[in-house]
Amino acid sequence: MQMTMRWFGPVEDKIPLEHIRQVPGVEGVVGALYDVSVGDVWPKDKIKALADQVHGAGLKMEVIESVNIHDDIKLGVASRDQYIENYKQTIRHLAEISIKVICYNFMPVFDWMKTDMNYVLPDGSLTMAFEKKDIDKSLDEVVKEVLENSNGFALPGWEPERLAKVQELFAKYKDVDDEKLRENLVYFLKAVIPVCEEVGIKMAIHPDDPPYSIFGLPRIIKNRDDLDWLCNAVDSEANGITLCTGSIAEEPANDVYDILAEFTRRKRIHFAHVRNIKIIKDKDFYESAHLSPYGSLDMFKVMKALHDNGFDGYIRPDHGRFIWGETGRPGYGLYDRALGANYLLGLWEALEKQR
Ligand code: DNO
Ligand code: MN
Repeated sequence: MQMTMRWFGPVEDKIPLEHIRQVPGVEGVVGALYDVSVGDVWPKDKIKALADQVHGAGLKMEVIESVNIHDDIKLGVASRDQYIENYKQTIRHLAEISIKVICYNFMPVFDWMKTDMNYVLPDGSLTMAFEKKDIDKSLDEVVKEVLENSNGFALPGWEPERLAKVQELFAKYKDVDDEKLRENLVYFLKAVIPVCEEVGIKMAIHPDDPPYSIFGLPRIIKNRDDLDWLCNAVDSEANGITLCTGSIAEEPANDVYDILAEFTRRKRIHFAHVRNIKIIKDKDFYESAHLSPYGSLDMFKVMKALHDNGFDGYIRPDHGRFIWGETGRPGYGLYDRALGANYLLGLWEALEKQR
C-alpha cells in the first residue's frame, strides 16, 4: 500500500511539495498536467518536468489523476478514433516515466457534482456538500453557482471554457442512453487496454459522483453490478477501478464494504480514494472529517475490507475540509487531508499488527 496525496502542480496548487513531504507516511503525490486540453497528447517533456520536480522534493509520482476522456469518445462519434489514438500515445509517454496507474472517469459533461463548496460544519470548518434541492434549479443556474463558489480555482472536470457551452454539450448527449454510453466505454477500453498491458500501466475508472443520474444524463459506474459489468467487459487486470468510498456511499443502497472486499479480491482496485461522508437526509450529504464518528461510514471496516483482501495499490485521503484558517481549492485542504492520511495509516498499522 502506498499513501499519496493529490497535487495540482506548480501553477494550480498553492500547497508546496515540501509541505506534502512533511506529512508522515505520505510517500507520493498523484499528479496531472493541467495545461493540456482534454483529448490532446500529453507531451513527454512536460510529464518528465513534472516528475522531476516531484522526485526532487523526495516524493514519488506513480499515479495520474486524471487523464480525462474527450466528450467525443463518450458520445461515440467518428472523431473519437483520433482522440483514442492520442490517449494511447499519452499512455505510452506516461509509461516511459514509470507511471503505474491512470485514474479516469466516464461521466458525461461534468466530473463530480457538489452543490455547496463552503458548507459550514458545527466546529466552524468548511466542507463540500450536495443537497438535492439545489440541483432542482435550471442547469445554467447550477453551473454558474458551482463556478462562482469555487474560490477562484478551476475545479477538476469543470473547465469554464467547456462549461460555457454546457447547453450545446447536453444537446449532443440527447441520444446517448446508458446502453450507448456502455458501448462507447467498451469501445475505448478495447482500444487502450492492450496498450496498457504492453507497457505495464493500469487504468482505474472513478465511479460516478454522485452515483445516480443527474439532469437526465446517463450514468454507468454507480454500484456493484456496474463494476462487475466493467470487469467482465474487458477481462484484464489492466482494466481496473479507482474505488472512491465517498462516491459509492452517496447512494445509501450501496454496500461499500462488500464492494471494497469483492473487487480487492478480484485484483481490480488499483487506487483507493478514502473519505467519509455524512448523510444528512435521503441522499443529501456533506463530506465529513475522516474519523468514523463524524460520518456515515465505518472507516475501520473500510480499511479492513482493503487490508484483509490483499490490497496492494495506491491510496489517498480523497478530500479535506478547510480547518485552522486555511483557504483554497475546495475539497483539497492540506491540514485535513494530512489528518485523514494519518488516521488511515493508523488503522492500517493496527490491522497489520493484528494479522
Ligand atoms: C474529486 C475527485 C474527482 C476525480 C475524478 C477522477 O475531487 O475525486 O475529481 O479526480 O472524477 O477522474
Ligand atoms: Mn474520489
